[in-house]
Amino acid sequence: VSDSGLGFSHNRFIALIVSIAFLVVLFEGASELGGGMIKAQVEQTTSKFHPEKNAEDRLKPAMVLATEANIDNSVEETSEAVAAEWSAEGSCQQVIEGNDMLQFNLKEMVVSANCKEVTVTLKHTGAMPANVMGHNWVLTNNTDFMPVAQAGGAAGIENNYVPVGDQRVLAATTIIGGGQETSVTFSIDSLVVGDDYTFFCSFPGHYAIMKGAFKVI
Ligand SMILES: [Cu+2]
Repeated sequence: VSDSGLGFSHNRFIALIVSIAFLVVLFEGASELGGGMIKAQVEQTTSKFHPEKNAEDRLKPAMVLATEANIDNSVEETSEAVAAEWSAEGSCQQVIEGNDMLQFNLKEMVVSANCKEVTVTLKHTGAMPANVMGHNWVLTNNTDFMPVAQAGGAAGIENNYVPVGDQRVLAATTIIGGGQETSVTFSIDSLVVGDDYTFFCSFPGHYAIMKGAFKVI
């Protein structure tokens, strides 16, 4: 056993070096583990704010709210405009528009019980052809609306998507495409004041959105 000159034995010196090396390795391992944990936590915390990650999910609620607000506004404005212009005599002539976005411009049509006949004119303000984005205007009572809409879809475009000879159909126009116009004139003698009627487009799938209330007052 030789003296190192520092007061340590050779074996003690080796043991000290090994201990230091062990501590260094242990420390590095620990800091890597700790660093990794911190890194993971930072990623977890910040990933939801990453501009691209989950961007759609984060924007969705705001967009839905905005869309609903827009629809509500447009309907409200339309209803107000219609209410302002409404007159018993004028209500016998109704004009409604359909577009390429599966929309009617009215959610409600109100006619006077004094109308001998009512004429509904449908204008397609879009540009798409009738076989792709065709629209018509069909009137039934509320309970017949769904079954007639479905029967209409099955009747085919050759029947304007209206079930042939179906007594539940109170009035119906032909199917038209973008830029076209059609109308139907019918008696409202069989309609009851205060009852609820539904107007809709019977082109397959459109009735879910393209519908509204028809009222006799
Ligand atoms: Cu339609």
